[in-house]
Amino acid sequence: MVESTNTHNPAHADAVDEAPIKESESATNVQIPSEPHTTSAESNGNGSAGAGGLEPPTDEAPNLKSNGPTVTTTPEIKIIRRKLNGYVGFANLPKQWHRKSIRRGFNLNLLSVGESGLGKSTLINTLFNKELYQPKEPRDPAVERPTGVSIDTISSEIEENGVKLNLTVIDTPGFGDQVNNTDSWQPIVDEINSRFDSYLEFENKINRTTVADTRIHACLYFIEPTGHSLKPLDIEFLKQVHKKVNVIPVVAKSDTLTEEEILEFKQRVLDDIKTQGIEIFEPKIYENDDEETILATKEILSKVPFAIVGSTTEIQTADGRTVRGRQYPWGVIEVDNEDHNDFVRLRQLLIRNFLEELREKTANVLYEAYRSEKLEKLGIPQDHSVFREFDPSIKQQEEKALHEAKLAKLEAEMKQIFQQKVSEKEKKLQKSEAELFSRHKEVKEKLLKQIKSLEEKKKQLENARLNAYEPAPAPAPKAKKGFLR
Ligand SMILES: Nc1nc2c(ncn2[C@@H]2O[C@H](COP(=O)(O)OP(=O)(O)O)[C@@H](O)[C@H]2O)c(=O)[nH]1
Ligand SMILES: [Mg+2]
Repeated sequence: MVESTNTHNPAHADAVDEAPIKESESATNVQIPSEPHTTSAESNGNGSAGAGGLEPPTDEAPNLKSNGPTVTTTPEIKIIRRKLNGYVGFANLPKQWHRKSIRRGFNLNLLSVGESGLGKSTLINTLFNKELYQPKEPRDPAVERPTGVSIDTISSEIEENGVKLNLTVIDTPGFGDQVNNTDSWQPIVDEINSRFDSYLEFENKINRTTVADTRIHACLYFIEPTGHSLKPLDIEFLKQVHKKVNVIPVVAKSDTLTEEEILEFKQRVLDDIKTQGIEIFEPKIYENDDEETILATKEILSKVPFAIVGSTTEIQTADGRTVRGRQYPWGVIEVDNEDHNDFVRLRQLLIRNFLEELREKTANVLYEAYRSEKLEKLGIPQDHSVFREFDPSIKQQEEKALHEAKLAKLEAEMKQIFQQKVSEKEKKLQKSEAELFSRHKEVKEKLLKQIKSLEEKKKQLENARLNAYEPAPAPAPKAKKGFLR
């Protein structure tokens, strides 16, 4: 039953953490004489070397001597030091939590409510695979039936693969058994409140280290498989407790309904729950859940209210398997078969996947609401914002909204900066365009001037050339000197 793997198997996460530290403590001071026959231990880097290192050197000395003259070499001193190599980060924290939880064990206080004969005791026995409730003796008709609801508490420690679960089942025999069940819920509500009260009292004590959590973490509510819908008693009870406890509704003895009847009945129950504003426990899907977990959670959610069959009787199936189930002339209903009923999903929700969430919601939401209300009634004001953040889904939503607002702000800022930069660049471009334009004009004018002057020069040159080829005009006849011609 109890496996010893937790502390001694090096493959186990815990052992991997602890082993090197132990060895380093002992090995730093111990000197081991190396001998030919110890080489195998030295070469072996794990457990055996460590074991060798724990042997004190004084024990070895007489052995060496007794070997006589053959052992003459001076023993080489070898010191084994083990260090924590590499990155020491916080990724190991979940393992610490895991180890601590295993050591401490888990604790679940389960309230079981429903009319007599719906199979409550049988289901509890089936859930925890233990005969917590003995089969009922047939009632002596001469003995008067007890009146009213009583509260029966059974505690048991269940161990599976070295993990302890301290289970307390609070049974409520007599619920709904009277002709007038108007106040059937009252003793149960009183029980829930008194457990909250005693926790509150514990919390207010000076020494709070030994606070036992007696608060009810979940309430299995058994619905009679009528095939119709919720009865007034169901609605009244659920309304009275849904703000105080995690309600998990189950359709009792679902083997008495056909598959279609179950589906229709479930839908009607869910509709009733919704229209009556009753809160039931619904496992949440978180952003960092892996795909497998999300799929499992969705599967669990799709089965609410769980149509269950309870039985601890082992029977032989037609194909030779031994299963827990109920035998009928037409065949066997297997308890642990998902195709036959939702027992597996219920157990998954209650123990395997959401036990911690049930406890957390009880402590941080349901108990806090009760506590605030109580203290407010006593005239002590409460700061509700302190507790609001405890609801992981609300916190997640708030964080998401905050993150989105931050992103939007960042985006707006970036847009503004971008627009500013664009307009700056545009101005610069316009300026350089104007500059370029004026320079272009200048250069053009300069060039035009040059062209003009060049053309003038050309004209002059051409004129000059023409003049050069023309015969020189005959020299003017020399004017005769004198006045008369
Ligand atoms: N058909 C059927 N009978 C059941 C189932 N679970 C329990 N019973 C039977 O119902 C009767 C009452 O069961 P019990 O667990 O004592 O009911 P409780 O009064 O609610 O605790 C017993 O005869 C059980 O064998 C079930 O899932 N299907
Ligand atoms: Mg019972």
